[in-house]
Amino acid sequence: MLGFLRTMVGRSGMVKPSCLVRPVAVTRITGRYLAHQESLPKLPVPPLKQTCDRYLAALEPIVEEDELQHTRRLLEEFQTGGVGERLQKGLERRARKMENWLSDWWLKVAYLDYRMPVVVHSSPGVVLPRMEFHDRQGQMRFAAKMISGVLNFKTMIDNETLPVEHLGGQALCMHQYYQVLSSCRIPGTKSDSIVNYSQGRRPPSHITVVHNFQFFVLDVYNSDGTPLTVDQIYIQLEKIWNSSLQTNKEPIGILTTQDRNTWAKAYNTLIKDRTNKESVRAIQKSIITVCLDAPMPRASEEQYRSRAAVQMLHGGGSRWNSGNRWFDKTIQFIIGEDGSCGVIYEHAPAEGPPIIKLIDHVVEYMKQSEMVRTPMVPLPMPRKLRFNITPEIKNDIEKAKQNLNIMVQDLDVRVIVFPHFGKNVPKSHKMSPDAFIQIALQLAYYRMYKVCCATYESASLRMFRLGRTDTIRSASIDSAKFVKAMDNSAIQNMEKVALFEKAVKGHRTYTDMAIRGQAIDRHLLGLKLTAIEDLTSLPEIFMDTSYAKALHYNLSTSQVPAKTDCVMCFGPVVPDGYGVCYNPMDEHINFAVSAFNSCEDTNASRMAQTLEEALVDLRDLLEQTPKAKL
Ligand code: COA
Ligand code: HC5
Repeated sequence: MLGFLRTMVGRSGMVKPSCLVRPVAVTRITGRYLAHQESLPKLPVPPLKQTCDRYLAALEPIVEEDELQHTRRLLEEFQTGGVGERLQKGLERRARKMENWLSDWWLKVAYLDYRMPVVVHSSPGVVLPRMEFHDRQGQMRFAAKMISGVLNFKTMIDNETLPVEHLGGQALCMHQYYQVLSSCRIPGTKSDSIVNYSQGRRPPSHITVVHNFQFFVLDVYNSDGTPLTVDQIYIQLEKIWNSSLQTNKEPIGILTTQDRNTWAKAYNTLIKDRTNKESVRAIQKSIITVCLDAPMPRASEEQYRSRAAVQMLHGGGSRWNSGNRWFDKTIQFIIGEDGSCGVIYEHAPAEGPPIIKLIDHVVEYMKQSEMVRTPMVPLPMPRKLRFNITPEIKNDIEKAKQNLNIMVQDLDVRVIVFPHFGKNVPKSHKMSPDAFIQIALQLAYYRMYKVCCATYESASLRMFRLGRTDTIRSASIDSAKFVKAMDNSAIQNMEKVALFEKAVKGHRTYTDMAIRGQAIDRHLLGLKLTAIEDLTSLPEIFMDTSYAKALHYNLSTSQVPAKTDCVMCFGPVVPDGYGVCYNPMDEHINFAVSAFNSCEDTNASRMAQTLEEALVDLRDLLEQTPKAKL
């Protein structure tokens, strides 16, 4: 199992020149946004020495002393022997020529070339608060409002009236908003591609709805271009429901859960048939997909969010809702008959924040929208998408079911609502809440394993044109010093507080550096890919044990703040790791922790519990230690 964002091109010669990348549809942004986009700075290439020094510092808490010495020598050679300089120059040339030297490479290396299934290994899920409805009318009324909310948001995208977002006082790139509607991933035998129909001459006016594994095209605009009302959508959804009552249909969508090479082969078989090809195209083109799910196995109130998290991430297995999806679709809204609801999204076109912005808008919109009865012009019956299932396709579906069920068995997700405090407590101690949480995670990991591990936190690069992410390395020299001191009874609390404050400050400094394009990971990747494109031999620093360890993220984490009280989740990126996603609210924090059952050393519930204790202990440490008198 390969880890996401593990340099992805481990061995030399595996990355093809970027001219072979099938480009994502060029966005036709006009007017206001164009001026905004052009005003954004270009992603810089950090100085070589700065990255080498910071890389060495980042290795210190996670590698052995002899490995560190070896890497120190390799880095010196790299910098003084001319290789580093040459690659740096090459990268700087690329940066001058391109809008963003990283984004094409990143899309390809992190997503399109990655061969693991998108399910669990790449696509994040979002669990929304459980809804009150307990029957199909409630489910459909809710779905109708949700769809109407998405269309309302789409109007803002189309009219370019979405307010420009900011981070750290800087305006952010809005490009990703143009990538998420009417788009879809397509499997390929070596590399996937993305299609985006939103910028075409005749952008799609339909969504796809799937119920009992059967897909429908639902036109959501009237002939005069106005969106259907909630009431109209509701009636159309009822028609869909009534014509998909059979529960014995082939779960064609389950094919999208396979590893990408297997799915690419099955895809070619599937679309040999013209009807199938047209049906697949209709899904790919649709604005979004809405999954009307069958009820999932009952769960206690305490377990509900963890169960809903897996429903969003993989659908629960072939017996449940996994066939009620098209996982290549960029955005799928999921609404269960039992009140469960959420989203899964295919990660290649965009990061979490634009998706969350869309969700926050939809949730807000739904609070206002009423089911006003509109005079009814009869609408045509939504079109059912037909699939001709040959024995070969049937066989592919059976294999997909088996593999998916293994993945489902293997994924362990634990959601906790940490009730004791949220951003308020760190803020009252003049600390960055994100840094506080990250250091708590370092403490939790250390308490469980007595070592520090390579830790990934996503940092947004959207201050730059077409920016995606870089890595905040949360395991630092200072965090290691602190976690080792925290449970040492020979150390005074005052000293512990000082070490804690230093670690938190250090984390915030790394964050500022990362969002300003001065972190180390994407720069190292850029140097490596430059070497590969130049067809020169791969520098030794990229074949070093330290480098492999630095990219083996036992903790893969991400903060995605939302106004809505939701939980975001994703799988671990290494077989023996954890995925930790959190949404810090003012007075509580929602966490989702994932791990693989097949790994004896990891346990999502234990990690969640240890994290909870670490957070409480850190607060107590601050509150029980009198401030040193100056
Ligand atoms: N004292 C008091 N308050 C402080 C503080 C301090 N020392 N430091 C920060 N705060 C406040 C901030 O002003 C902010 O206030 P707000 O709640 O009013 O907005 C709040 O605490 C949160 O700040 P912080 O916890 O430091 O985090 P952040 O919001 O700056 O986020 C990242 C940090 C890394 C998450 C952010 O920079 C980022 O990159 N986000 C995108 C991540 C992403 O893309 N994830 C998904 C990938 S798909
Ligand atoms: C809805 C929340 C989605 C969060 C997804 C996320 O953080 O993705 C990371 C993207 C990146 O480039 O850092 C990858 N990660 C899940 C492996 C952390």
